[in-house]
Amino acid sequence: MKEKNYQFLKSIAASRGADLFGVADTKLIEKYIYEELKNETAKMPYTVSIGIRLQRAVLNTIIDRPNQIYKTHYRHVNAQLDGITSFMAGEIQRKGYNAIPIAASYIIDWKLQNAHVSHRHVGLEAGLGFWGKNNILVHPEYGAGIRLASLFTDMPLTDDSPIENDCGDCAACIAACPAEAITDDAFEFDKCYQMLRQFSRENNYGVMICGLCVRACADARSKTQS
Ligand code: B12
Ligand code: SF4
Ligand code: SF4
Repeated sequence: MKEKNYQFLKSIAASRGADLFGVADTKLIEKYIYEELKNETAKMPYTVSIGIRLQRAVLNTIIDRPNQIYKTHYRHVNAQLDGITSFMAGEIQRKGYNAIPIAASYIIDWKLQNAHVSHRHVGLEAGLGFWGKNNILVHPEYGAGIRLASLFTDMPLTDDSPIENDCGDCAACIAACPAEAITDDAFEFDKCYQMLRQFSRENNYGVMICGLCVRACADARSKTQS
């Protein structure tokens, strides 16, 4: 039954464009859940993680700063992820279970920079990738060129496990970061945040994006696979 439900949700996600799908035990990511959800998520032992791979050709256009095509692609992929988790939630409810879909990119508290749940931590526990030196989730083949969304549910599902890979000797994102926020053993959040603020102001984008470490990582991982 758990495996049948797992395959049911996975095929829905894939048919709507998700490249990646996995399930984490909610207990493992409990500390990253925002307070207002906790009463409901306490009744939902399964957290689904889905991912969409960003377009290689769009990432290729990012040279030394974010640009307009990356901004539109970022928005479209967020909308697509939100469509998939909302649709899955509807299907789950029609089968008599409960679900809470979590938006791909929604900031609750701008000061704390937090969300309803950390998609990176859900993806990590669900086996979608490993934690990169660039502080984001890295898929072994697609690199950091993936965007994520999550969904809590009480529909019984098979759990996945974290994967073993890591960055190894790679340092591509360290060289690519304009803020020098990434080192071999630490990530300086404030340097990254200030850089994104500067990009956002300079270009009047209205969103905090960059993409340089994402592109560098996608390039680096595709080389290790070929
Ligand atoms: C707010 C936000 C930001 C803020 C910063 C927030 C932050 N704390 O890092 C700003 C605007 C600066 C930002 C920047 C970027 N973001 Co952003 N962001 C978010 C958002 C909406 C919420 C993050 C959140 O919940 N923070 C709260 C804390 C608790 O969770 P956390 O940040 O995930 O985890 C931290 C702690 O838990 C701690 N930690 C605790 N335990 C452990 C254990 C280990 C092993 C490690 C290493 C760390 C660690 O370190 C973590 C990193 O700071 C998420 C979407 C989401 N709902 O997850 C996207 C998200 C994290 N962003 C994403 C991306 C891609 C970016 C950018 C590349 C911008 C861009 N799109 O071009 C940069 C990358 C910055 C970087 N290198 O980290 C993606 C990451 C995808 C992936 N493959 O992992 C997400 C998941 C959006 C999505 N839907 O895909 N982001
Ligand atoms: S998002 Fe940009 S500034 Fe932040 S770590 Fe990546 S490359 Fe550096
Ligand atoms: S570019 Fe290399 S070092 Fe950086 S996160 Fe990706 S695999 Fe790790």
